[in-house]
Amino acid sequence: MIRLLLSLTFLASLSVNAFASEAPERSSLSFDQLLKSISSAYEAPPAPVVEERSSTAARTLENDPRLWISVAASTKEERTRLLEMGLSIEAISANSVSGIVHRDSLPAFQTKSVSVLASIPLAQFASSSLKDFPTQDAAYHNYQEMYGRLKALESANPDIASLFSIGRTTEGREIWTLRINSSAKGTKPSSKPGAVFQGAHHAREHLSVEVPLLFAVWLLENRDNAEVRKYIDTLDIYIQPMINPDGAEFDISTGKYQWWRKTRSPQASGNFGADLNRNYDSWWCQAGASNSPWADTYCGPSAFSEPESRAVRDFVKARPNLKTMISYHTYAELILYPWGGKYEDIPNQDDLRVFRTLAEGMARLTGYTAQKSSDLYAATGDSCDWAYAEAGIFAFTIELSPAGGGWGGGGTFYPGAGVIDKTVRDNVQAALYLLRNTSDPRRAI
Ligand code: 0X9
Ligand code: ZN
Repeated sequence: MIRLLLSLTFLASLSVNAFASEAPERSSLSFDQLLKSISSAYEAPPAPVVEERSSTAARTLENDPRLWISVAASTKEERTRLLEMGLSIEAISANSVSGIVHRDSLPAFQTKSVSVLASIPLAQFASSSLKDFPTQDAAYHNYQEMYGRLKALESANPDIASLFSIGRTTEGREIWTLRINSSAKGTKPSSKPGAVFQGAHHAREHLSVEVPLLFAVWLLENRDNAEVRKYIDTLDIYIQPMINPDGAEFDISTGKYQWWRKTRSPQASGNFGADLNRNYDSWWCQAGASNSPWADTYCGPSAFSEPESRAVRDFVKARPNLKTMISYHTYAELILYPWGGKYEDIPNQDDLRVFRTLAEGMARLTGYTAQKSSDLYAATGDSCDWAYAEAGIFAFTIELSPAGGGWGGGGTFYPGAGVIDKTVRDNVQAALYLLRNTSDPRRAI
């Protein structure tokens, strides 16, 4: 405990720059050493990386107005309707779904005769289902640690790696992008086929940061391997581990998880944030999105209202060479392909075959299940639907570990650092498979 207090005081006194300059020591670990350090940190938890700020000390889940509920639903149409009523669906079983809803959304459930099977305050559910508290999760990268690692990768590989920001968030954080390309640096255009790997559209999905970030570590560490060398020489690879850093930092800002999903932009009636994966201009705010600013699935006041989704939009539109993309999320162990916003298949049958083939290829390597996004539920404003419709990019949502299902269902956003090693290793293989198909995705069929 004394060690904990000392660490907190010490960390609170660090400036951003001091932190960044401390980062390279840990950042110089190899991929294997890094995963080993993460696993041992899991067994012997180090002090949490949190700031002690009096303004955040009072903010606890205890007075959070949201509930964890389970409701009857057995079809994708019923699940879509529930998203529209503001429920963020986290676990699905044959006849019910469970997830998070704001208490102000509940009257609509009565009006629409939705059968609520069980409900408890989010704080109570969180304390009963957390496998880990932030103390044990220090192995996960927070925003500064992610930046430190990306910076170290750039410094160690100046000939092929460059770091730049695609824009700033509402709270002014840079959305960092590591580019791996043997000939073009920073924002210089390239005609090589491009691949993009994104994490943390959703704040509380911290494992989705680790996968693209550690994939970058792996790629650069294996830069002399013949296959990797070929991708570095012939492709334009972008890694954006934290699209929503405001939300991700908010989620860990008190030392206890906030179960935060959205961005942190001020909204009507004292609410904060929009659901970034409902904010893209793909049938914006229709199926599977809520227009209540307090809801977890709030689509925002307009398409691209959020600086984070605008940054991704502008990044994609400026790069017609992009061919493939993965947006990592948690959790459910799924490889999802468009459409997400409509139940129909995408109209281009060749593209559909490409999507299915690539999704199944990645499913084989991870043990996850490949399916059309909207077979889970329809959700409009989805980043991958937008990237495919706007730019023809073969864009996949990967829901990482753990598997979901049922009330609680064994799934959680906070599975602890113990899952990082296997999840990263499996997904390195799937990401490599996507790179293998990036030069000409249509050749996959
Ligand atoms: O609902 C989402 O945005 C994603 N699931 S999550 O639990 N990470 O929030 C799924 C996106 C898949 N897309 C659609 N079904 N449209
Ligand atoms: Zn998500």
